[in-house]
Amino acid sequence: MANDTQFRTCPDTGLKIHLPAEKLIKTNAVVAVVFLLVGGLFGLSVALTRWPAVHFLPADWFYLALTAHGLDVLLVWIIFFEMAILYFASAILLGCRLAAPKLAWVGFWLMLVGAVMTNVVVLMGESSVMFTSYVPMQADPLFYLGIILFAVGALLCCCCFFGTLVIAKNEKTYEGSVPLVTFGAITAAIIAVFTIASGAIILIPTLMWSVGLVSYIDPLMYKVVWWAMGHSSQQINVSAHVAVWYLIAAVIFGAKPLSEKVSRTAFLLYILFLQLGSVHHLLVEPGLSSEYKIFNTSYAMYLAVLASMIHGLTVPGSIEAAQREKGFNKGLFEWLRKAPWGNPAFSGMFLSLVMFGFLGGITGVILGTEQINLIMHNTLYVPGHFHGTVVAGTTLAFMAVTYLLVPLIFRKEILFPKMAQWQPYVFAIGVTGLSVFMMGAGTLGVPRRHWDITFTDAAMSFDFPGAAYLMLGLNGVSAVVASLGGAMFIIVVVGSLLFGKTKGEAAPAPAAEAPPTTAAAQYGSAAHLEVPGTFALAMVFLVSFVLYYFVNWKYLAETWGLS
Ligand code: HEM
Ligand SMILES: [Cu+2]
Repeated sequence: MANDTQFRTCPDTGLKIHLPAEKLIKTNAVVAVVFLLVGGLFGLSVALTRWPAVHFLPADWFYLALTAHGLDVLLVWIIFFEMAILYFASAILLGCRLAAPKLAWVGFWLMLVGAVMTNVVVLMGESSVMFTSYVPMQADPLFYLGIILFAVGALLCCCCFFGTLVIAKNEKTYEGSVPLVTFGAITAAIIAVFTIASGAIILIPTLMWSVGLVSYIDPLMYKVVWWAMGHSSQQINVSAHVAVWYLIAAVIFGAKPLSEKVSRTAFLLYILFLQLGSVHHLLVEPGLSSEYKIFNTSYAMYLAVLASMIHGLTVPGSIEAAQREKGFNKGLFEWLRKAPWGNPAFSGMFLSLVMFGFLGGITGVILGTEQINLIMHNTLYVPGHFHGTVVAGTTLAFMAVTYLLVPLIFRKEILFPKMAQWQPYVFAIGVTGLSVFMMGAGTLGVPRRHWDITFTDAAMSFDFPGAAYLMLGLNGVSAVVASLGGAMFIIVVVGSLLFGKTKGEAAPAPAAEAPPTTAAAQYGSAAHLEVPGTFALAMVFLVSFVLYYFVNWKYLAETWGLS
């Protein structure tokens, strides 16, 4: 049985908090934010290099910075933060002790050593193989070893998460089924195990190849297996940030999902269909049949997209239902107008939801369609798309939930509330620009991962349309704005942790009703089910989706003149 001195009861939320779990959450979240800072600076330097008028870095540094950027933000920042979410969604939401905290610390240190090792070898040069590290490009063995250590560490953390679920069930720390947020975290952790296994299958032989023990790795086979990891890891991110959306809606509004069953089924669709969708990364590879590609991307992938659309509908739906119950019933949108737009946890979450759908989601379907993928493959459109998913979607959602974690877990008051209030908007504007202008440049044919599209010194010249240069300039400006938003986040968070006023442990005067937070820790659907406002928003989304989809078929049709 757990020792009761290892727990405290949160005076604001009534949640029972296991202290060793709390410490792990804090440490993982802080390390995550540090890597966001490092990775963000690399991102800024890359964007400034792609701005032709600035052309900030020399060629070798550009590819080095691009490699470090992809690793630090997509892998290190996001996964450290996800470990914090897993501990929160298990130990804290279930009011349970964390299984094997020592193992969780071993996991943490493996991840940290791996992340630092990979960063150091990348900075030493000779390992600028990009985040995807496609063979036959070869990095230093420590590059692969660092990633493998990081992954093993993450796997240990997932084990602690699953162990905690078992303890909670055995010790009956919760009633009925696990809450939806925990269910979302379980989805993320299951996909994580699949992801890490795929990573091991491809990276261990690649490590042996870089040491000289294996003589040859087939580039196509490498890509197929690498993307089983690369794409699935994005599904971890989506499951985790969707769980965060539900969490924030529950904490701020006391919102309950419109239907627990439907939301859970949508999470299940992620587990069943995400990996199949991985083939959208291989649409132009020779050697794979069209049947295989089309089945994966045009059938299986859409079931994963369906899941995201269900969440995109039920999260605002659950907020609308909660708001209408409180009496915000005027017209279609009073519930939304009267939402706490000055609370960065809410604004960040809602912006994340809208931008993930419009910027990341629609464009993902475009790229995942075999035929229209051809006009965008390997152009800047691709990074434009995924900055809509992993930055506007995941990163912004994680920033938003941090505004809840700082008072709840770190027991600190937010230090610069005005800056915090503006932060999600500044970051969102910058990221929207990044995403839209990279996609604009990509539509005009500008390649991704390219140091100099003016081809100075090249034997044969090629001229991109003038608008492409404009797009890259605007992209650079947007990168500065996004970096400003990122810096504001880091100043607020680090400032609050170091200098913020510590919140009192005394319980506030007993409230008349249970704090809304408890909705996050319970199973159950909303009572109010009419959500016309959300339905109207969904229609706007659908119309945009259909129009944009057909516009791209039109572009495709224009590539071959019929005469
Ligand atoms: C201030 C914020 C950011 C800026 C200015 C930025 C900018 C950029 C730019 C300009 C590229 C290069 C595109 C190319 O030339 O091919 C890029 C690539 C990339 N970015 Fe970001 N980014 C930011 C944040 C993030 C975040 C938070 C993530 C992940 C969560 C992310 C993930 C990636 C990845 C995975 C790549 C591709 C690397 C590769 O091609 O190997 N970025 N970013
Ligand atoms: Cu993918």
